[in-house]
Amino acid sequence: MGVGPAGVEPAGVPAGVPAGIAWQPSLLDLGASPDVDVSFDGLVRHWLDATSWVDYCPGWLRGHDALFETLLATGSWQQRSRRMYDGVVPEPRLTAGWTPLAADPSVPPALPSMCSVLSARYGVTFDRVWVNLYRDGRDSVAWHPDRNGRVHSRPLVATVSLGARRRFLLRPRGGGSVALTLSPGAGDLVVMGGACQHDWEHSVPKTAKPVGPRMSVTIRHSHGELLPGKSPGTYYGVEYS
Ligand SMILES: O=C(O)CCC(=O)C(=O)O
Repeated sequence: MGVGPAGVEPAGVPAGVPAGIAWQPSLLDLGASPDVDVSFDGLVRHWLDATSWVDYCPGWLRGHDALFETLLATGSWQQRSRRMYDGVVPEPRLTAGWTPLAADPSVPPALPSMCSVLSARYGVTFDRVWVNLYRDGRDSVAWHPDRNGRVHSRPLVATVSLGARRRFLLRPRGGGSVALTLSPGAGDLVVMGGACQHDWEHSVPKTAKPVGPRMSVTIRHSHGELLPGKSPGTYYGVEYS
């Protein structure tokens, strides 16, 4: 699919699977195949203000290590570039996309399965999956809202974290104090909703601490309520309606 996360230019340098990645599966998760918790047991909703919220469900995906390994081995990992104030710079992480269609045998079954369970709970059709690979603490993503907020009025963005825990922060759009800090990893689910992509921004900062690799499986939807004045069409390389 020709789609990408917020602020990312589609052109990129193919990087392939990174060599020498310091990946250590968790002993607890060893051998389990990927399986989502359809009960969403333990989910907590954090309200950032009257209209924006973040759901956090720890341990939502069992067998997350197996999915990490499958995605690492089969992803078309690319280092993409991002437009900044002073030009276009390579993103400090790798990214790979998947079409989450159950009928495609090359797609790990956990991806369409996560999409359908999330769609049933949240009432939208999650149909786009991009996976970010943070190789170590030097990889990060800067403060940003997601681009679907420029098209949809209330976009939902779900993220399933695999591997090491990294800090995931939210602050008011444009700056201000951090209002919510999560440390997702090991199969945890984070869903941003309401006006989150309009009024708030998020980041995964770099860390000097020794950390293993982390993946964020980001799950978005192409159909939803459009912002006033927007018509169905292609925006930022994605077909929205
Ligand atoms: O890695 C994460 O949890 C956040 C990813 C993200 O914000 C993005 O790709 O736009």
